[in-house]
Amino acid sequence: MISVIIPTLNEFENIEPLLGRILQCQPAPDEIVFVDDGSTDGTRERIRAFSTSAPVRLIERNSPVFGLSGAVIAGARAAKGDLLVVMDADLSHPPEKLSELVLPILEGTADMVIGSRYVPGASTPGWPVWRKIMSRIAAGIAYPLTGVHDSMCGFFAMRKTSLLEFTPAATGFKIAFEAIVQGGKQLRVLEIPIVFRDRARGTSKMSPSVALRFALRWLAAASRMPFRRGTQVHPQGAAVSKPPSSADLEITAPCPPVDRR
Ligand SMILES: Nc1nc2c(ncn2[C@@H]2O[C@H](COP(=O)(O)OP(=O)(O)OP(=O)(O)O)[C@@H](O)[C@H]2O)c(=O)[nH]1
Ligand SMILES: [Mg+2]
Repeated sequence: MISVIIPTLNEFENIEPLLGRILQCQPAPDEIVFVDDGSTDGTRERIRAFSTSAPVRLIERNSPVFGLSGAVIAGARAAKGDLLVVMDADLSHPPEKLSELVLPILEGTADMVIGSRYVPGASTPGWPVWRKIMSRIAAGIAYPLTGVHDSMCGFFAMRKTSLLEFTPAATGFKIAFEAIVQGGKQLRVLEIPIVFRDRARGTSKMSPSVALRFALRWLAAASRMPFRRGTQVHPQGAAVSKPPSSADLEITAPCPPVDRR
């Protein structure tokens, strides 16, 4: 059973177009769990309006703790599905990639699949140069600790048990990064390329304090046992964080090294 978890904070205008696209996915998820942390723009009412016509649930956190990560963990705990897809509400993440995210986990070839902005075939159209630079810097400093090109991304699939196991202390914005660092070599991470669209509606919740918090989490992670994964790239652009098995090689070889320039 697949549950999609979507944290929301004042995303009123995005709920309807987002649900419209998710519900068209094949296979459609079994449930869509929104976790709202006190939106004041009618987001909750908008979500509730869909709960009779779609498999939509709303978790309302009125005294939210641990920010965006806390919201995702609350959604994971409440989810009925054993397989979770986490995504933002602002349509930056293409819901159409849902099946590509879950398939490797269902097939047992990966434990976590990331919708990545930084593997061949991915792009971030419309981003201003400063944003590209900032995002690349964040992803770049995370790479030595994760071996993953886009551990900052908020679009990923993993088993509920893994997510809850590897994010007990997660706070702040970057739960995928936390899970990858905690999961270490136990977690086989696969990156598939996505086209990441800038949000068209609503306002960003990214702020300097969010960036500062990430810097502190990075320092905490770096001070623990850092590790580096050997990352290989599938010809079609996906990257997997550990060398593929011989069975995988049938579809992935030859594996050119990742160009990190
Ligand atoms: N529940 C909850 N959701 C949050 C919180 N902060 C952000 N969100 C949601 O998390 C997702 C990511 O937030 P964004 O504001 O899009 O952050 P971003 O993608 O880094 O920044 P932009 O690209 O500028 O949009 C969105 O769905 C937000 O509504 C929070 O504290 N609690
Ligand atoms: Mg966003």
